[in-house]
Amino acid sequence: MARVASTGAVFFDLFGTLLSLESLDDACDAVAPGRGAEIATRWRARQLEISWLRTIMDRWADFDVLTRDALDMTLRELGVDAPDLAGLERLAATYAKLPLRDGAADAVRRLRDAGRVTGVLSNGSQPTLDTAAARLGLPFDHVLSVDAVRRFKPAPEVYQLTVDATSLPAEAIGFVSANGWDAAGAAAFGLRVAWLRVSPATVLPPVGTDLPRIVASWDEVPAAFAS
Ligand code: LAC
Repeated sequence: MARVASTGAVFFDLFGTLLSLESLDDACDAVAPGRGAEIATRWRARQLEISWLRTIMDRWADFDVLTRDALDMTLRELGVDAPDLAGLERLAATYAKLPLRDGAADAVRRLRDAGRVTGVLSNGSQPTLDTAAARLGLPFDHVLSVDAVRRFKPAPEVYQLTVDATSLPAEAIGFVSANGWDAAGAAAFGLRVAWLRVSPATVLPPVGTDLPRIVASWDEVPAAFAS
């Protein structure tokens, strides 16, 4: 029987995984009362689309820039009077202040206490990630931004950053994401993935990759990387 490598490190996606995106609804509601959820949902979708377009087109700009661009695009598409530049910047900065999801901190600490190397792997810019990591105060050994490869997830070069940072083989590196497309990308690269399926209605994009392991809550995450 082939020997299976044990998990030496576990990396976490940030936006929508460690951090909850739900408070974006309220922040957007302040700009257009009653339309917060609609704006926030489209803003996130446009943010990701632009990240994929820029990666495929090889036209790099960091995640802070495209988060602002996606917000501007969304407000114009939805016919919402855009705030002035300072207001737009303030709203976009909500991303840097998002709260931790319930159970996330405990799972990270338990994995670290069990001897795993821990880290963040995110589309976020390095300055934004460093600020977020300092605010969260969690025991991360690595805070890895896509800035290093100037491509966004799910480009394989992004997941390779975890291998380069730890000198471990991909199959010995765990990765947790609540974003199904990110979980699929990491699984396609060869990481040991736990897809945090926060809503049972969510399905993975059919992109021909091995199914990541499914966990229903943060409580189940440490056990997914127990071996
Ligand atoms: C991130 C994206 C997936 O944090 O939101 O990398």
